[in-house]
Amino acid sequence: MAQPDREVGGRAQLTSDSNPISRAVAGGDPAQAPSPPLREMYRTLLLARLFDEAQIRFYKSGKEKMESVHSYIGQEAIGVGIGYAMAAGDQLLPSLRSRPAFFARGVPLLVQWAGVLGRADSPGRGLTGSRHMAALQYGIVGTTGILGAQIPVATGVAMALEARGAGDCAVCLFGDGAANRGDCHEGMNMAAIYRAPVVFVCESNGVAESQEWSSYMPIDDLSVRAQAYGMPGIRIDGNDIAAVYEAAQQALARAREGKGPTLIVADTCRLHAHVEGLPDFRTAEFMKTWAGRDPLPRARAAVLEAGLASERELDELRVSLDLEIEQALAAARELPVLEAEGLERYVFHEGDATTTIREDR
Ligand SMILES: Cc1ncc(C[n+]2csc(CCOP(=O)(O)OP(=O)(O)O)c2C)c(N)n1
Ligand SMILES: [Mg+2]
Repeated sequence: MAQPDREVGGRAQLTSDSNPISRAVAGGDPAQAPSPPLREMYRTLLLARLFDEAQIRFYKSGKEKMESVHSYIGQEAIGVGIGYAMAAGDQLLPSLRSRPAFFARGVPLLVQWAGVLGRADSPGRGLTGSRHMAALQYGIVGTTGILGAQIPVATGVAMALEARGAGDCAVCLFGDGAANRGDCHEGMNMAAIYRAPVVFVCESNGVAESQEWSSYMPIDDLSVRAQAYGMPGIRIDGNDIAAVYEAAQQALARAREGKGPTLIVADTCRLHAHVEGLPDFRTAEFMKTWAGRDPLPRARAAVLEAGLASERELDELRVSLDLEIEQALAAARELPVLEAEGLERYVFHEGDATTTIREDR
């Protein structure tokens, strides 16, 4: 297949006003919006980064069999910023790697580790690792192994929330690869038709497994697709946590006002390979450029500049979070694994399903 002549990940640059549609986001008066809780968001961003690093270390140690690690390192500002912008009753449909949003929604470290290690007590009941974990009590509906399948589900969840009438919204995170599946088209089209209260957030990192942007994306700016669905599309710097938070706040306000869905395309870079341990085709120069845009030091600089903490406090925070992570790992390892005889428990109907089917006839 002929490929357009583009450098790896060579997308148009990251200004939110480079796209005319990006200025068309309606709803929510930015002047009224609460300012981003920078200090708290930084803490969660750091926690998420240290957790992913600890997960990789543990995976490489070989101490336990566990699912392979699909890290979100470099993209955390998206999951965390979105998670903080959401209200308590809102429901999240995450992507396969957006665990940082789980932290932002209040999922405790022990639960995250139990999920990663497939413990029977975890929200995935030991039948899935953290990649496809739901956590219903934290407003996280979950995702599946089918890339992008959460997009139409998010539309359905939003319609159900609207029917309940409490003003809650759905938020869906998905990758730029997933954006090219039919599910995405169906989910967005239907959401726009029904003005469903849903915010679609694309974690646009320019890669899908080992393929680069130009091999699956014939346009530079994915947010323009929103126009075809009849919803606002905005493109933001996904490594700027305040920008993510503010865009999500505005889109959620719009959805709550009954004005329907918004597509947010958040430019970012996954700084690790698709799966830990796999080779990565991106050049060292490309990775260096993006490492310079890492959301973590940027958020730290913003916290310091706003006088919300001192260098020393932030250094101490790192040490204490690392300790919390290690303690939670030790506690999670003590939890029981799913026994083989429990494997079919959530697959087959409990009770005499055959009789029920016969009776239904
Ligand atoms: C329908 C389907 N096709 C292929 C896969 C295998 N797969 C898992 S992740 C992935 C790439 C995802 O790319 P993207 O949506 O951009 O997310 P990213 O990994 O970049 O975060 C692929 C192809 C899958 N899980 N489901
Ligand atoms: Mg991608």
